[in-house]
Amino acid sequence: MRIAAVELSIVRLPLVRAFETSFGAVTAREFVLVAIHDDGAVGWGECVADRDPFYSAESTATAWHVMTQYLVPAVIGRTFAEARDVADQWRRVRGHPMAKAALEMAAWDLQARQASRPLCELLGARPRPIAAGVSIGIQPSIDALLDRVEVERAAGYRRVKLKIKPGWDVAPVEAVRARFGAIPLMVDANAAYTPADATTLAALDPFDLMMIEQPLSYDDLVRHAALQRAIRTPICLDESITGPAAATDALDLGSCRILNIKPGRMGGFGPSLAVHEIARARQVPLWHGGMLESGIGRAHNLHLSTLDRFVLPGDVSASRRYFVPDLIEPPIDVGPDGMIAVPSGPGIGVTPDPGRLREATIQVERF
Ligand code: OSB
Ligand code: MG
Repeated sequence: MRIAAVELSIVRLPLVRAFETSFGAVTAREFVLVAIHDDGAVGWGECVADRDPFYSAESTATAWHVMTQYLVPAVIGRTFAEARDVADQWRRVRGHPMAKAALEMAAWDLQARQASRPLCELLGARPRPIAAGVSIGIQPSIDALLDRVEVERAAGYRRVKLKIKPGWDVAPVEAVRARFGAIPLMVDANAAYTPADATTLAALDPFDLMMIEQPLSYDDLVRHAALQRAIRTPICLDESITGPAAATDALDLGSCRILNIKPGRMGGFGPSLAVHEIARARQVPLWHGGMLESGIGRAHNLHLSTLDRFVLPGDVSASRRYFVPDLIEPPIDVGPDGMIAVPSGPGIGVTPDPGRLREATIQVERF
């Protein structure tokens, strides 16, 4: 594979409805889309960094800066035997995993397309239906929340994740349990709590949640370990798991019992496969997270989710949950059984609709 030409676009897609987490509400997704060209084939990648540096330190602007000034210049015109080798050229660039991942994952898509194979096979797996979970943002009221859960369960989603923050935690969980009974239910705090909130977090224990995701600070494995000793609900870490070293440390320390993989957060498929191996060796349950991706990033996520340690439903949902229309045609759908089919065909199996992409593009740079 030769990285003959690269096109970077900043794309903006309105969300179907506002999505509110402990760090605020978003009404549109803005991201860098990558296209790597070689000999008529195109590999696609989507950068999961958001407009604001709230979930992580990266933003659309930092990703654009690092990609245009450092990452693309280091690989343009070069030939690689394997997509996983591309990242070797970026060892001098510290951090910026989301920017690196978008390019690395586009290279994986390109390699798979050139081999005429679905991406999941290159990653070491086979196509299989993926269990879809839904992530429900903070709602204006308990009634609004119960209506949303009803709608999403009717759409097929089997596992429900509620976003929580101080003041919106025990009451919504209690209300959902009271109304829907023993459904697979979990919560995600996006680092909104401190060790002083241990009593509130322990008050979630009676509700038999599958897990509580990232209750404490993004960079604090030690205090997560203390909290895990103090509560019964399994902790799952998202923000804190930045790669294989963090995954190993978190499991050694007892900071969590479940891991979430988002390839963007780790710097691409290479480190994600390494964390998957750690989870296998240590028998730790794994699930695939989501970052409100368009159909391009969503397709990458589905392919990675086919690996066998992804044993819990992921935040992999239908296109229409977030975007109508999505950037891709046809969109990704959830069946009435709550499963999503991995797009078939070479590579990730989907491409952006040219007209939609043109309409949604704010800025372009070609190398
Ligand atoms: O923490 O999992 C998260 C969305 C944006 C940023 C962080 C997170 C989320 C979600 C939505 O929970 C997951 C999805 O894409 O469905
Ligand atoms: Mg999360």
